[in-house]
Amino acid sequence: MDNHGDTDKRVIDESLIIAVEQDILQRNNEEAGRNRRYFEEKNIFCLNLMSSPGSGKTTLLEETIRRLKGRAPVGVIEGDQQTSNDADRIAALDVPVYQVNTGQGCHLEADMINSALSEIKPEDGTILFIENVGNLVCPAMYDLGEKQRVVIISVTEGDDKPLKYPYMFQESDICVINKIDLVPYLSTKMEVLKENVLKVNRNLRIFEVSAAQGTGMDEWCRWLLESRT
Ligand SMILES: Nc1nc2c(ncn2[C@@H]2O[C@H](COP(=O)(O)OP(=O)(O)O)[C@@H](O)[C@H]2O)c(=O)[nH]1
Ligand SMILES: [Mg+2]
Repeated sequence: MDNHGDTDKRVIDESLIIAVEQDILQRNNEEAGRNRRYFEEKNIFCLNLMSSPGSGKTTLLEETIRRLKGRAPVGVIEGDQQTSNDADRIAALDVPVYQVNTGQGCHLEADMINSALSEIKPEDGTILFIENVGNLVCPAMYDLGEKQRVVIISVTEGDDKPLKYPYMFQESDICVINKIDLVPYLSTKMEVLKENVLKVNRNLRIFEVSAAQGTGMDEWCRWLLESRT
């Protein structure tokens, strides 16, 4: 049976898809550039927090904000497909926050940050956290104009995840390993997890924390305050 026609059609479709993807990413990069210039002008230290759902991004933010209160202005942009649950948790701590709902979208894009900025109007010198949509894949492809990319992995996810989802770890500057209080109850080995993180990206700076219990949080906050200038 001759199915060359089908094969050719598939090739054309794939090249079209690649062209559209490149166009989307290029437009996103232009918007990210605008955000980056805005952050530089206002001396805003912007961090993009990325992880699987449930690794503890919002808990880490809550505990970070409690420790930074009175020491630096803080702002938060929350990304989720639905609900304002996380923004409500952050608003309870009395810091400027804006929730972006992406609907079916699996990541935040730079123009969403642009709109959020005009809502929260962060003051000069703010440490601005972006909590990306919970997803260990797509957010890594979209520059938001941030200064630092932070991947959070909790020990409950297993020590092999950096090897399975390397792109996120390759694209990040910082890796926060969370929920270390649970290690005694799991088969996850901290040494193996850290080894795998560094195997994928040996330049990653690692923080080991339990956001829930406060372990390692002082070191993380010290780094934030030192890095913001
Ligand atoms: N044991 C433990 N649980 C945690 C820790 N951090 C977060 N959690 C729990 O993990 C769940 C998901 O946390 P959340 O902050 O909503 O994760 P997010 O989806 O990444 O924002 C919640 O039940 C938290 O209480 C931690 O350090 N240790
Ligand atoms: Mg969250």
